[in-house]
Amino acid sequence: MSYSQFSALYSRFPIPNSRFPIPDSRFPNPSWEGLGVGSDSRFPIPDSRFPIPDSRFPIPDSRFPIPDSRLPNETMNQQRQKPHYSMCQGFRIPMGFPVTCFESGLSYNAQPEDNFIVTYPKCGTTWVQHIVWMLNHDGEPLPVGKDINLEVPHLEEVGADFVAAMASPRFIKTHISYSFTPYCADAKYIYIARNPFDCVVSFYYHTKGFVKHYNFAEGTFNDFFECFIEGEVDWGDYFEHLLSWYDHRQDDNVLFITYEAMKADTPNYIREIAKFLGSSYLDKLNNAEIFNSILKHTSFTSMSQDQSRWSSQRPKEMTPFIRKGEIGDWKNHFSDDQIARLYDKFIKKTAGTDIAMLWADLIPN
Ligand code: PPS
Repeated sequence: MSYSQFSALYSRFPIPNSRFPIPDSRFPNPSWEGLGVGSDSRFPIPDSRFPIPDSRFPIPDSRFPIPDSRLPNETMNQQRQKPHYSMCQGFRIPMGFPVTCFESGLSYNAQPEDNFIVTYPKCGTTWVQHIVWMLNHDGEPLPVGKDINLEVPHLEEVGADFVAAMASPRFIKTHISYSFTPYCADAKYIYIARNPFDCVVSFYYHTKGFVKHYNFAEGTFNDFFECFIEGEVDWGDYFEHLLSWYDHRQDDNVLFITYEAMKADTPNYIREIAKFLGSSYLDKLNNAEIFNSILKHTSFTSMSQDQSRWSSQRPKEMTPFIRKGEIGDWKNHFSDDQIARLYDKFIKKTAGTDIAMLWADLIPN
C-alpha cells in the first residue's frame, strides 16, 4: 500500500491520540450550535447537561449488568444498604431503644383503665396520641417543652415500670402486634391502619432521618422497599401486624380506624375516639370551644409547628417528622415493578379478608 493510500484510508479512522481524546459515543457530545459557543470536536467543551463520567459511578457495561430489582434477594443483598437494628425476642428494634425496656414493655401488666394507641409504624400514631392527650386535657394542645412520648409514652421505648408509675387513666402508645400486646379485657385499644403503599414511604423517611436509630442516612427508597416487603424492619411485617389486629376489629374493646378515613372526616373520628373512650370524653365535645380547639391543634398544619413536641432531633437535612401527611405520596416513589410486587403481596396476605375494601379506591391494581 502506498503512503497516499494509507493516509487516505486512516484519515477516515483516526489513530487515537491521548492529547485529543475521541469523543465517547456513550456520552454524547452536545451540539453547541445555536448556543452561541464555538466548538472544536477535538476539544469537547464539558456540558453540564452531559456529565463527565465519574470513576466512582462506573459506566454501564453489558458484561457487568446492573442488578435488577426483580432478581432474588440473595443477589440484591450484596448491593443494597440496610438499616441497622438491635434485636430483642426476635423483633428488630431501633438501636436507641433500650433492650431491657422493650422486654419489660412486652410483659407490662395492662390495667382496666389503660387506653392503648396501637399502630404499625407510620400509620397515624402521633396524630391520635395528640387527639387523646387533648381530650384528656379539656382541649388544651400539648405545650412546647413537653414531649408526647412521655405524656402518651411508647411502651417498648420506656418500659413497663415507667408506664406502671403513671396516673390512671393511662394513654399508651405501642407498635406491637395483637398477640404480643399486653391484654386486659377492660383496657381499650385504638388501632389505626394506613395503606401499605404510603406507609412504606413514610417509614423510609423515618428510617433515613433517625440516623442514630438506624444508621441509614444514605439509604435509598429502593433499599428500604426491599427490607419492608421482606418484613425485615422494626416491628416486623406490615401485613402480619395488620392481620393480627384486623381479626379483632369487632371486639368491644377495640376501635379499628384508618388513617385515610380520619383524613377524610376528621371531626367524625375525633367524636368516634371520644365515644370509644367513654361518655366523660364525649361530653367534653359538646363544648364547641373544646371541640374546635382539638380540631385545630391536631390538624396537619398545627402539628407541623414546634415538632420537638413529637420526636427527638433529626439532622437538618432530613425531612421533618411530621412530613407530608398525604394520601398517595407513594406515586412519587414507586417503580412499576415495586407497585406490582407490593400489590401482589397485599393480595396474597389479605386473601379471605375484606382488608382490600379499606382502601378500595386508593390501592393500584
Ligand atoms: S410513628 O413514628 O410510628 O409514631 O409515626 P406516626 O405518627 O404513626 O406516623 C407519622 C405519619 O403521620 C403523619 N401525620 C399526620 N397526618 C395528618 N394529620 C396529622 N395531624 C398528622 N400528624 C402526623 C406524618 O406526617 C407521617 O406521615 P408522612 O406520610 O410521612 O407525612
